[in-house]
Amino acid sequence: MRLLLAALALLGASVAAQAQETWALPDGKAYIATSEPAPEVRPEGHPVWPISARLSEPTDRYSHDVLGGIPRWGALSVTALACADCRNGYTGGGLRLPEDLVFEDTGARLWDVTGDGIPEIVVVESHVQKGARLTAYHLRDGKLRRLASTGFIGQANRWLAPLGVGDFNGDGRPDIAYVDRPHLARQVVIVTQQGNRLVEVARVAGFTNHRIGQPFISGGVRDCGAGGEAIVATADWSQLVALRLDQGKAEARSLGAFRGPADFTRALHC
Ligand SMILES: [Ca+2]
Ligand SMILES: [Ca+2]
Repeated sequence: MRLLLAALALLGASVAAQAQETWALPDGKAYIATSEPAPEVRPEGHPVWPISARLSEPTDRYSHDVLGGIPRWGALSVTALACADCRNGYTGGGLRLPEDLVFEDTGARLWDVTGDGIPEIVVVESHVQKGARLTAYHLRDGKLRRLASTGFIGQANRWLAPLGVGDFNGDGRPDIAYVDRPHLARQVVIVTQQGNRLVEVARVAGFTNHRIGQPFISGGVRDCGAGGEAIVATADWSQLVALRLDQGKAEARSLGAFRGPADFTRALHC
């Protein structure tokens, strides 16, 4: 069965030009591919520029299922525009996780988390005993390598749901927002990349962006001119909320009653 997740993504996933397709086949060939348009003008120096990322090799070695039947995945591969003098113009890389890790996600995202404009690849990966963490990968020296991660949540079957990227603390560098345990702790976490770590900048409880069994992640990040704002639901799904940081303190503003996923889409467009 071939499922198109693009429609679901339109119902409230992060705002981005990224398109996503899912093939859920029982024969082991399932994958999720995410892509974004190549830059219209190649930047100075023609850096390697990721344009699509793909999760593949579905696995049952981690039985946690919160994503409505979307499998856990064992492999990640990336296609990128290559250097100007490469023969065919494309390059890429891939990796297969060790047996105690899986990708547990609705897709790998092409987000710039370092602030140089070039996308990294952001994905949720889960350890069979320690639960989920958020990881950013990048292509370096012709290989797909881990750039930075959060710590693991610390317990199996505990998951997190990414929201988006924006500058929440006003330092000019991108930060990533996600919801830690959207069905349990329901905490929005803002992290920023420092070396090989995604370091926590802020954490605020009482919000969520996913219900158990949904094959998509809701909410996202917008910037309407005053910095990053996370668009989430209150923990009881009664209100739509814009969450920002003011001098490091979280400030939540209600955007009205939450009626359905389309409310996220509207809110994400300023
Ligand atoms: Ca980057
Ligand atoms: Ca920042």
